[in-house]
Amino acid sequence: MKRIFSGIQPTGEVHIGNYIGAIKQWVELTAEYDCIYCVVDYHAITIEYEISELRHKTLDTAIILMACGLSPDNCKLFVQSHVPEHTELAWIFNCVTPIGELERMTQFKDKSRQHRANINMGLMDYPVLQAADILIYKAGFVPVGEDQVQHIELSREVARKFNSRFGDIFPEPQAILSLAPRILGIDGSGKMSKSMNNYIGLLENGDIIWEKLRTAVTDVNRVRRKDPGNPELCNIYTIHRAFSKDEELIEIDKGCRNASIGCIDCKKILYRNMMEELSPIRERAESLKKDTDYVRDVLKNGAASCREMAKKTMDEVRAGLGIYYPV
Ligand code: AQP
Repeated sequence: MKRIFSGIQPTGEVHIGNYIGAIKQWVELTAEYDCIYCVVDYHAITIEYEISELRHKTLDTAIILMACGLSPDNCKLFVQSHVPEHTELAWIFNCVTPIGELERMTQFKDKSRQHRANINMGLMDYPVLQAADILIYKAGFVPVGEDQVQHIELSREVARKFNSRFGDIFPEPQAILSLAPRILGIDGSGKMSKSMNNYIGLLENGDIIWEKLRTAVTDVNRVRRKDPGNPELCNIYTIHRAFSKDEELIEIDKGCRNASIGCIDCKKILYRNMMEELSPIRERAESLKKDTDYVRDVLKNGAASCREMAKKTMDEVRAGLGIYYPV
């Protein structure tokens, strides 16, 4: 079975961009692939964070993943720092990764602008740790949102550089994109992001979700109700693609283009479909929150089994590097 790896940072409230761009397909892909998913807490410390909250956010993020449908029956789920071989391999990968490649990463440039007071090595090294996360399990496929594609390309390059110098150990992983790989924030400007106040949280209550949807930016060229709109330019339509059925999408597309439906009508349909999908997720999350011992057990067992795999890869890596090892 082909192997998949992907991760999510416990940096804040999981939002519908994370869900549509990544998590929803993570669950679907478990039917066909050997899947490993991870809450990447060491990535989360590359920006300023509240020390007292990291632990809870890590557990909450795992709870959301499980509420969305991941379980020990269909994947391995664990916390990145519980498998220390990830950071060990990242160090080795540092030694084959050109600094120039890291400096040109879009996420590094964006985050450096957002966190001017703390542009640390970890922020620049983020994609190298990500390459280690993926390659330590020799995963061939990585389901991510569009913002991460550049990092997956870098993982391929790291694998190539390592293999050409130290032996053919790693595959070159490929990104898998969902149908809606880039969801904009409700203000319509940048990417919907946990660290920006522009998101719709997956577990937010219905009234808040509606209020955010109601005021969310649509096709900016559609100023008056009677103006025809262009669904291709509308973030709300992109979100519809993930929540609404094909027949309904065709109707909305047509109605928007000939102005027979307005943006508020369109948002009402989206709201109904979203709540239909998100309500059971919210209920499962509530019940998992009451049984955190179970969630902790899942993460512990996931880490134990991933660690065995990671150790095997590290044995190959050390042999390839010519590292002295007492026998
Ligand atoms: N707006 C988005 N549209 C589509 N996919 C998205 N993803 C994130 N935002 C969008 C995808 O979600 C997965 C997990 O993301 P992450 O937590 O690892 O980090 P991120 O990409 O940096 O997400 P955020 O929400 O923007 O977090 P912060 O604000 O902490 O930086 C990834 O596959 C990502 O592509």
